[in-house]
Amino acid sequence: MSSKPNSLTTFTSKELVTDQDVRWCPGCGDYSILKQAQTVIPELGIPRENIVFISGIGCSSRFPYYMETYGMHSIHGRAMAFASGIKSTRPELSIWVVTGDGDAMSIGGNHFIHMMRRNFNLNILLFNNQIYGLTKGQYSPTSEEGKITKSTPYGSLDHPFNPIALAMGADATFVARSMDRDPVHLKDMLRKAHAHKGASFVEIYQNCNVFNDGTFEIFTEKSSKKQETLMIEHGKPLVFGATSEKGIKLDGFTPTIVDIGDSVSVDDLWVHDETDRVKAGIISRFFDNPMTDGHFPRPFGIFWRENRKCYEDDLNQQIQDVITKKGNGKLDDLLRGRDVWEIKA
Ligand SMILES: Cc1ncc(C[n+]2csc(CCOP(=O)(O)OP(=O)(O)O)c2C)c(N)n1
Ligand code: SF4
Repeated sequence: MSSKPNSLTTFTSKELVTDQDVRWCPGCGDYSILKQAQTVIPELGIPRENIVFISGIGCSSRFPYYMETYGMHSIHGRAMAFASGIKSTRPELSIWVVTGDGDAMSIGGNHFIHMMRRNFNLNILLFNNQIYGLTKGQYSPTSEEGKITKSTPYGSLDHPFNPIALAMGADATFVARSMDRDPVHLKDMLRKAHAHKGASFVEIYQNCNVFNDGTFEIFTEKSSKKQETLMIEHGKPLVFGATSEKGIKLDGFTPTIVDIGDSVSVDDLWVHDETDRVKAGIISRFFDNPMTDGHFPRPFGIFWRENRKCYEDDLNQQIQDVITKKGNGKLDDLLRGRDVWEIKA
């Protein structure tokens, strides 16, 4: 017997495209991320009426307009707060937070770290272009030292955030990095982020071709990608290089780059374990300047994954327990409060 598909629960990528004009600059990396999200989401089996995209402010934060789902373009740096509120009261919803490096790491920095430690079950996509795009090219908390922009005409003095290390330090339970120009990898990370129960954080390197063009080119161009990136996979040795001729070994807790050959075989290399917190911490620090000699390749993939209880589960359990004990409260009683003062002349 054939059953009629329910248009709400079964939908295609095309049905996720809205009637809005996409207002990103031609060539912006945001287009690719939008496309990958529209491709992956229909596969995940989430009823469309349960999907919510929530953003703050920035170019990337225009995302909810372009997804034919529920969504909210909120206020600068506060997407995490909106997402926390929605997830607390409607835990069945699949929430996707879209944020920029300025939005999440600067004005929203405080909300970001608390989202990580609280571990709501939702997905956070950080579009990192190392610049403020929407406000026309001021430096951001992820811009490199010495960065010349309109707001730092003599070079930025700030030490940049490493978003992966920041998330690790805030006790995130799923930490990954991908890039706009690797659709296969990005789709894989989106699927795995969704599969994780807890706050999944995916940093996505995104090219702002107007105000910070080519900043990640060394990791995304075919000619340099293999030498400069380390594609990390659970259970696989850390191998990189144009012909996979290099690897990473651990001497105690010190990572070293080695040439695979007569004296070192693939079996001698560090095998990635995304459930090893200490090693995830070490690998998150592969964050040096790719233009200096002897630098480490930049890792992409899942750094760290842990199962930990989610905030909304405990919250709703606590509410149920209190109702069982004390019965349903009355709004009027709450507003009037228990304490009454009489003011006498
Ligand atoms: C309270 C407040 N402060 C400042 C701004 C100005 N503002 C809008 S977007 C933005 C930065 C966005 O940069 P980022 O998060 O990196 O996103 P992108 O535009 O690069 O995607 C700033 C400072 C604002 N809209 N609201
Ligand atoms: S300013 Fe940069 S980030 Fe914003 S739409 Fe244009 S290219 Fe994209």
